[in-house]
Amino acid sequence: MDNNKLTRFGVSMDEKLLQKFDVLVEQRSYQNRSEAIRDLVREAILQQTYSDNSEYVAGTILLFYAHHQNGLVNEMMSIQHDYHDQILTTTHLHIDHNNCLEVIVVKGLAHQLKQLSDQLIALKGVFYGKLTVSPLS
Ligand code: NI
Repeated sequence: MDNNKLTRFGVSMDEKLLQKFDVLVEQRSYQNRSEAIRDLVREAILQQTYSDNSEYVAGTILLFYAHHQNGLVNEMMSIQHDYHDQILTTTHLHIDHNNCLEVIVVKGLAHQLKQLSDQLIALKGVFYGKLTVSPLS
């Protein structure tokens, strides 16, 4: 446990999400929800650090989206063309009639990749997105 003083705060979550979270807590052998939340927050802050600095990194942008959403595919294409120097390859998979999964392999300055990822994830119709990068040695 940290030497820092612990502060309690309340978290509101819908029942279904909480049930899934409790399964995760169990599977990863956490003593309690608080421990699991602390780890998740630390991981998020670590990712944020990677994203904010000007390090040269490589990684992927994972996107799940509903391709029937009006204008989404065009907007997605247009944004990707703006970052042609950073995008190495894009793989698009038609998961089912409505859902698409896109994996974009990227390299470049961390803050540029974060900007690209933020723009894509913010598009209406994208229901999950994640940028994962690693610094290059
Ligand atoms: Ni598709």
